[in-house]
Amino acid sequence: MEGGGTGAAATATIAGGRVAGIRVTNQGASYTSAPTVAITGGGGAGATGTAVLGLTINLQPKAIQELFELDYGRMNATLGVELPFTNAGIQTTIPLGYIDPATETLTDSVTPGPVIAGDGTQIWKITHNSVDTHAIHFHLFNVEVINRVGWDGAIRPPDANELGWKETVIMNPLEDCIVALRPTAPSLPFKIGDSIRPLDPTMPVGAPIVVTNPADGLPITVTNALTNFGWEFVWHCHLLGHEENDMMRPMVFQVSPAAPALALAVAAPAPALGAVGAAAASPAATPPLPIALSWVNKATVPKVTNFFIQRSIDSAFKSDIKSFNVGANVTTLTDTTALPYKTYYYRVRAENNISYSAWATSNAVTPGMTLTIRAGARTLRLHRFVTLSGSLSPAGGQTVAVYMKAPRSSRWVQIANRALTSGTSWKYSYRPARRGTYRFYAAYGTVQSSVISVGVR
Ligand SMILES: [Cu+2]
Repeated sequence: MEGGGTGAAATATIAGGRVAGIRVTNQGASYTSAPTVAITGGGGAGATGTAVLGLTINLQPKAIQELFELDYGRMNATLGVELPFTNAGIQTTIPLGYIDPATETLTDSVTPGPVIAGDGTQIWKITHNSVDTHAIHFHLFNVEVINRVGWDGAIRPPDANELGWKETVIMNPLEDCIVALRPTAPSLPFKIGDSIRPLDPTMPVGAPIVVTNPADGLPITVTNALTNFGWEFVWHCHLLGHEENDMMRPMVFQVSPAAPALALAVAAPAPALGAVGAAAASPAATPPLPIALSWVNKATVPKVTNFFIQRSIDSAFKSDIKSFNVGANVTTLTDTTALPYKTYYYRVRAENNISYSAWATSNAVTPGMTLTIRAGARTLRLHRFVTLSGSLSPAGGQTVAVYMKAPRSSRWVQIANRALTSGTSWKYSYRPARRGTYRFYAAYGTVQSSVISVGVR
């Protein structure tokens, strides 16, 4: 039951006392993984082998054609695509220029070893409908010529000088040239983002432009939208007059992980009240106001290796930028360094070792609470009451906690919980029992007032 299928068989050939080759005599059926190869008989020992599963990859129909441009009637060669299923009433070839929607999308072949399904391998059948031979050049990756098929049905193997990987391939008239490719991103000491640009860079973003619909070859009016071309490479004819006259098409190499979906950043003070009399923490120098971010990882392939987050005080992220980096499995961030009543923007992107996604940007968020404390008098005589008051804003029925540090004491103690009166303010009276300097502050969750001192004589 190895590999899930049945029926596969092979015979071995021997040369010089060694197994020199394995010839598959029956391919079997229904294998879902490579079965174990057992080499038996023959009087020898130690020979081993591995099986490779057969794979079906659909040809991607591309096209070369020579037509006549509409300005001066000059002959104009371009690239394009072929419709795979046509009849006598439908044109087969769809010529495409550089601004027409991209039809070549490639993924990074990160899977080592033999070709398997979904590893980025593509086979292109480039149908040449015209009369001139073109030197078709591929950026980013080399291709392997599998064969050529003439329109008379004759199959021609690659020439002796074009075996192996080539960056430029001869494409002859009235011939299909079939090439295999498997692009792999280089490893880099830095990260490169995607090419995000308007479809037609000579026109304003948002303007209506007329392009050719790659699905049916008909003109279609679309918005000149900012479009993600991944790592944008090209394939083109290397004859200068041809490539300069639009015989070139973009190739979208998808290296960056998909952008995450960022949830709205929310100010989140925790309104927990301690017990009166309990020891308390010292007040922080800058009262923190946590802002909670969360996002959803949308990337599958390529995978995420880390998320990069930025905070700024302007929506263009030009000033006062603070950056955060978290791991691939982390989808939340609590920023405890935001100041009250300042407006912030956050953005997050998914990264891998060599690239990164577009930003997902939050709405503006303003961490919105301040707490104040005042004393009726900063100095007073022993056994008189210290009158404390303050306000919380914005307020709505909350209760604040009041803390005190007595003279010559090193610890803070919670002395009261005071509900807001008249909506926003609170009051509390305390009667010192000895001389010296008393210190007070108030807190609502993580929102803290400053510290005030009162001297008792
Ligand atoms: Cu050419």
